[in-house]
Amino acid sequence: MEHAYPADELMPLTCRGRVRGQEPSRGDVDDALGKFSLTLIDSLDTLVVLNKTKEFEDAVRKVLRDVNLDNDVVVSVFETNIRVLGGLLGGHSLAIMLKEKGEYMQWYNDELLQMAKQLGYKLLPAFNTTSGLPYPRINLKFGIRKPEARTGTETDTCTACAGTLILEFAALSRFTGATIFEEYARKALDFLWEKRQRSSNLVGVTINIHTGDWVRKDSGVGAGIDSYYEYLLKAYVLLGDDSFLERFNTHYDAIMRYISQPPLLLDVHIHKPMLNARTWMDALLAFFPGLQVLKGDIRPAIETHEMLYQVIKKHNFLPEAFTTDFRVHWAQHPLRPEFAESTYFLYKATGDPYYLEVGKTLIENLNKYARVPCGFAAMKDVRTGSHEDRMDSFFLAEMFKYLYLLFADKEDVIFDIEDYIFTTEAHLLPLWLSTTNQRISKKNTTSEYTELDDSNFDWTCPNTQILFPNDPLYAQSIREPLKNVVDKSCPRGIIRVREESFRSGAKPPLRARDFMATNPEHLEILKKMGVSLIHLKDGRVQLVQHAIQAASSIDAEDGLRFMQEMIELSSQQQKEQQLPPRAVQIVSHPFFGRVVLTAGPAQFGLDLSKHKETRGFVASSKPYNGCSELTNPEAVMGKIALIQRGQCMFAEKARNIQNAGAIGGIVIDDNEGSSSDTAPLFQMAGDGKDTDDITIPMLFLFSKEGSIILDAIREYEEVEVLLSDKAKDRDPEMENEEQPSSESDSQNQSAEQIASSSQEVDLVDQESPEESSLNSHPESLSPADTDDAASISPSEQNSNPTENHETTSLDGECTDLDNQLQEQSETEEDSNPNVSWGKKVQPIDSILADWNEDIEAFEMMEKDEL
Ligand code: DMJ
Repeated sequence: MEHAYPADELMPLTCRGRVRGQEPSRGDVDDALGKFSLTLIDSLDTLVVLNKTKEFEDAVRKVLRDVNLDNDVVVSVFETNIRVLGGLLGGHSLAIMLKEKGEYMQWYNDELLQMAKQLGYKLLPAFNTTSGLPYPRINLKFGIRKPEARTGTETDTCTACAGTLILEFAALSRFTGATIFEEYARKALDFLWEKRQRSSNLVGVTINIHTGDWVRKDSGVGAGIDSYYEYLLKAYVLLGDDSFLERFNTHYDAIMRYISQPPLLLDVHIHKPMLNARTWMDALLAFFPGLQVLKGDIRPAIETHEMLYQVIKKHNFLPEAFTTDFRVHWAQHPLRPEFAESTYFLYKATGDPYYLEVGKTLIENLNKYARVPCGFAAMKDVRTGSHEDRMDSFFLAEMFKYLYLLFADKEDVIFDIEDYIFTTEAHLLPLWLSTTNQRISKKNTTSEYTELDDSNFDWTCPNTQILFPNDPLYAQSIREPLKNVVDKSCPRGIIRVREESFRSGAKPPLRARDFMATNPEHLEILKKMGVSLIHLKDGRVQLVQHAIQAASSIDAEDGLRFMQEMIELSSQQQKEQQLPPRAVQIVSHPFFGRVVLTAGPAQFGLDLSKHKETRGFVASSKPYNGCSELTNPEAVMGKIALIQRGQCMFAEKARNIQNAGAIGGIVIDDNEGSSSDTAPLFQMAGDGKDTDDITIPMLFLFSKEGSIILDAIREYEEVEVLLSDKAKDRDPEMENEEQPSSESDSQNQSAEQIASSSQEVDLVDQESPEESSLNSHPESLSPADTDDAASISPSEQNSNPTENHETTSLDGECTDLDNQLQEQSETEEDSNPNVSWGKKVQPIDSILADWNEDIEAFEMMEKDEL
C-alpha cells in the first residue's frame, strides 16, 4: 500500500507500483494487470484470515472508492476471473460473515458483490464462440469484437483457462440469482469434457476455441491444465452436482494410470499415454498433492510432496521446472504458493508435525532469500539467489493465507474455515451456496462416464471409512523410502544397454561430429539405426531413438552409440557456450545484501566462478563510457568502477578502469529500460586480441538493474557491492566474518560449477550452417523414459561437468553418479552462502559502530516493512 497503491502490483526492488504500459512488457504475465488495484483485491480475504478486520474494512472502502473496472486494457479472462472476480467474491463472502457477527462491516450493503457482477458481465462477451470456450483475453472497456478492443483474434486457449471458471461464476450466480454466469461456465466445462481424448480420458494443454481440436496434445497436472481438474472436484464440493465428481474421477483414474509415476508426475501424450511427453516437471503441479488430499488419496500426495520438498531443500525454492533427475530446468521462482498449499492440506489431513517443520523452512527461506526492504522479491534464479523486481498478487492472496493457516489454531481464525472452499487463488466461497439459487438445469450425462473400479470411490463423500489411519507414523512410513530420492537419483531417459557392447569401444557408422541434418546419406543411416528427426514447429530439429525401429539389434546399438556421442558433443558445446549468470549484491546500508541483481559475465578478466567474490564500493568512471584514460583515477582507485556500455569494446573499458586502479567493473547498458526480466543475458566478449592482461572481474547489468545501483548512489552516496557467482547470505551478522581461506576458495570454485548448471544448449553458433538446424529449445523436449526410446534433447543435457551423468551412465550403474552427487552435495555445502563477504581492515571500534548503526537501521526497516 505504501509503495505501490493503487498500482496492480508492487515492484519490490524499485519500491514502486507496476503500472502496465509504464514498464517494459513482460508478455503474457502482464495480462493479469488491468489497472484495477489487483493486489489489493486479491488480498481482501487474506486480511480477514489473518485477523486484520479493521484493515479489511479499510481495504474494502478503498476498493469501492478507487477501483475502476472499465479500463481500456486487454486482460486475461482466466487471471481476471480467479484473482479479481474471485477476490471480490471472497471479500464479499467474508464481509457478510462479519456483518452478521455484528461488530465490523455494519455499513456493508453488498457493494463488492455489485462490483463482482459488473465484472462478470464484462467477461461474458469472451464466451461468444460456437464452442462456448472463452476467448483467452478481453478488453475491459471494449470487450472482444470492436476494433478498439485489440483482441478477439486468438484461436487457442489453455484447458485451465477455459476450465477454471465454475466456482467464481456459479458463486456469482448463486449470490445474485443471475443464472447466466453459471450456465456459461458449465457450458465451457461440458465442451472440454466432450473433447477429452476418449481412449485415455486425458485432456491436452491447449485447445482451439472454435474447432475444439487439441492444439497441444501433451497432458499433465501442471501448467495449462492444473486448475481444470481442481475445479471439477471443487465444483462437486461447492455445487453438489454428481456429474462433476464423475468427470473428476474419470480423469483422476487416467492421471493415476498414466501421469502419476510416484513420486513423479510426468506429462504424457493424450493419444499415446504410455509415452512421456517430457522429462521435466513444472512447479505448478505442486498443488496436486493438496487436491489429492481433498480427493482422499493421501499416499501419493505424501510421496509427491516429499519429493518436491527435497527439491526445495536443494535450491531453497522450487524452480519453475526441474528434470526427472532433479536438476534445475527453468531456474526462476516467482514465489508460487502451490507447495505451501499442499503442505497445509497434508497437515490438516495427517496432523503430522513434520508438515509444520516444512512450513517453517518455507518461511525461513522466504525471509532469508526473498525478503527485500519493500516486500518480497521473486527469485530470478534459484541457483544464484538473484531477484526479479516482481511480487505477484498471489503471494499475498495465497502464500500468506496458507502459511498462516498452517500454523493457526482454530481460535486464531475468527470464523470457521471449514465452512468455506478455497478457489484456485485461495479465495473463500461459503459452502452454503450449494443450496442457494439452484436454478441451473443440470446436464444428464451420467451414461458417458467410464465404469471405474470401486476403489476409486473409497474415499469420496460421504465417506464411511476412516480417511487415513490415525497413526502419527503413517505419513512418515510413506516418506521414509523417499528420503534420498533427490540426492540419490539415477539419471533417467537413456535406455540401458548391454555393458560389454559399450566396453568394446565400437564406434557408430556415423560419428555425431560429422552428422549433417541436410545430408540424405546421413539421414538414411539414422533411419537404419532407429533414430528419427523430429522437425519442431519453430524450425528446430530434435533427435529421438526408438530401438525397436532399428533395422537390427546391432543397428539399434549403433544408434545408441550415436545418440551417446551426440549427448557428449552437445554437452561439450554447451560447456563452451554456457552463460552462467552472475550476481551483483548490494551489501551496504540499508540493503545489507538483500538486493541481488542478475549480471552477465565477461569472457575476460577474473572469472568469478573460479575465484572468490570481489567486494568494494562503487564509483562512476569519467568519462562514463570508460573508452579513454580515466580522468578521475582517485575516485575509482580500490573501487568497483561503473561504466556505461557503448562506443568502444568491453575489453577496452576494462583496461582503462584497471589502469586507474579499479578492483572490478560493472558495465551498465545504455539502452534505457532494458532489463534482465525481458532480455536474455549475454557474455561480454573480448576484443579478439589477447585479454590476459585484464585481471579484474567485469560484470554486465542491464539498464534497469544498473539504475538500482545508480539510484542507491544518489540516495546513500556510499554503496558497496559484492560481485560473485552466487548471492551470499544476507544476514548482517555475517558481514564481518573472516574471509574464506584459499582452501575454501577452491571449494567455492567447484561449487560455482554446480551453481552454473542447467544452461540450455544452442548448437547454432558452434556449427556449420548445414548443421545449424540441430538445435534446442526449452520446449523442444522429446519423449524419453520409455522402455524402447532414447532421446536427445540438447536442452536437457546439462553442461555442468558434475551433472553430465547421462554421458557415463549407459552401463546402468549408479555408483559413479552417487559419488558425484555426494561430491556435489559436499561442495554445495561448502559453497553455502554462509561464507563471509570478505573483510575490510577496519579498527574494531569502527566496526562496532558501523555494526550498531546497521542493526538500528535494520530494525527500523523491519518495522517499516509490510
Ligand atoms: C495462482 O494464480 C493460481 O493458483 C493459479 O491457479 C495458478 N497458479 C498461480 C500461482 O502460482
